[in-house]
Amino acid sequence: MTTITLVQGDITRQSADAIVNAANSSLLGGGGVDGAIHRRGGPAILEECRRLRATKYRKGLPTGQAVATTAGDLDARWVIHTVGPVYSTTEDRSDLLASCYRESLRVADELGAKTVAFPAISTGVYRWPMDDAARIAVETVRATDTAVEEVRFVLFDERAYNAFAAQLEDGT
Ligand code: AR6
Repeated sequence: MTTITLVQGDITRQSADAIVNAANSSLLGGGGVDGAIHRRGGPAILEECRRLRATKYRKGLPTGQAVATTAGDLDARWVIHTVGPVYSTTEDRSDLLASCYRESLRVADELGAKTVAFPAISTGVYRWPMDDAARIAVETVRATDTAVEEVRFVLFDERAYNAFAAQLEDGT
């Protein structure tokens, strides 16, 4: 059984086996959560991302996929980088967003991670509406067969926290 928990705060302050990063395909950093993770995690994360770009992901990490690196100075063993879709009003990209959660949990299982902290993927720079992103995140985690014991959504502000809380109340 996977327990879903909610926390409002900064994901880089969390203690977990794995912390998920809402990255971009380049894996070389950016703003938002990505910038915060690299800043607090230190250069070891970027070094490993560069190695991944030079080997397995020469064209970048495709949207909806996930890959792990060291967590550097963060209070975690791994960072799992995943690339959310940019929100579109003309194309339904929900399955790509769901894939980020599924693939991150698959990587977590491969690593043996039991506690995994997720941000609200795609809801910042990539503009996904929060309520819909929360629904996809919670539904996907609930539907995924995983050995992860705790999935912790770490929401940056109260609006995001409330959106996820509403989804959790819905299905329980
Ligand atoms: N802890 C938890 N949540 C955070 C934090 C934090 N420290 N900082 C921001 N958020 P975003 P995306 C929230 O933009 O939409 C980057 O430049 C934020 O309020 O980080 O998937 C990447 O390199 C929002 O709700 O990720 C990509 O280019 C959520 O995290 C692009 O942004 C996600 O916002 C990815 O865009």
